[in-house]
Amino acid sequence: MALSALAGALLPVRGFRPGGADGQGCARRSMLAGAAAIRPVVLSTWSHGVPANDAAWTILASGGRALDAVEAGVRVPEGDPNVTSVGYGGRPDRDGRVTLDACIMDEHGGCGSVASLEHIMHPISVARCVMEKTPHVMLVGDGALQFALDSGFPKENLLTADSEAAWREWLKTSHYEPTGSVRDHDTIGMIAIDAAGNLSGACTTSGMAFKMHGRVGDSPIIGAGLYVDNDVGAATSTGVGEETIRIVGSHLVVELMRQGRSPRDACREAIDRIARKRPEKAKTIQLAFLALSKSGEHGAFALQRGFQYALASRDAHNELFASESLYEAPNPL
Ligand code: SD4
Repeated sequence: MALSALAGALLPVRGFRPGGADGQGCARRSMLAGAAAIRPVVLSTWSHGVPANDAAWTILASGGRALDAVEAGVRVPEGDPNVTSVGYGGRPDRDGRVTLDACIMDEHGGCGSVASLEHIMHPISVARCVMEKTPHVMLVGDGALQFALDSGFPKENLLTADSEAAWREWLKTSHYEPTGSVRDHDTIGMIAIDAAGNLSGACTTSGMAFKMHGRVGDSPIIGAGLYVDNDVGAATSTGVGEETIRIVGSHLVVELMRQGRSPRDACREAIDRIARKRPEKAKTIQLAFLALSKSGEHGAFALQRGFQYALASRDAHNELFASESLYEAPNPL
């Protein structure tokens, strides 16, 4: 069952009498109880979101902070060599270098980000250090690496034999046409609300396979690949990042929720905007948004069929959901 429906089902609480003597005040209390009952919630992109949610859930279920949960959650695909678009095992750029992008946001509006970071398996934890230990928001390239090494992160080779073989194969044609399809998606965006009602989010990727050296996508850009406003909700994005950056997509989704849209409708409006601005391009690429409101309601929308996200809550037990999409192409991207 979709959590939005679940939230509605949980609204009546024991002892609540609609229209009772305490009238509106009583109704307000029942809604708060409903929201509290569905917390905590964690959502993440694609099927590798399931094991990532498991790690996050361990923290959330024991009353932990959403920020700790999202960091622990996305570290799972970062360290998994079989996930070929995040962290260790991520596909390299066209020069054979694995360059990673990541960002994190907490419930206080704090944010940290790294872009084009090499040799560090867990860029999300470096992003958190940027947030908590520097006066800056974003570090890139050599500066980000130097900061990571100075902070005690080990220098590692992230190019697996499998990724190197894929790169050598790609070199034979050197044809680059990113679609955000099953071959080059896998970015993980994770958003969560903890038992105390606080929101946080994390997003981490090796970006588009065989990109130009120095290319940065939406994932480490605050407001594009991720945005969290603890008064309103959180959103994250996956797919061809250039298109998300153009509309500052995750920030747009959160602002639309602030204006009263449901998470699903806010995600749909962001997708519609991309399709309206560049209709021909939009038909050929995958892009999706995933959102969570302060009340624990969630929603998603994608350009193409095929986007899935994982949801864990006390009632939803870490299930995969298929997103709605604008286009229903027979071969999902
Ligand atoms: C990027 N948005 O670097 C990322 C890639 C991605 O699914 O999400 N792929 O543009």
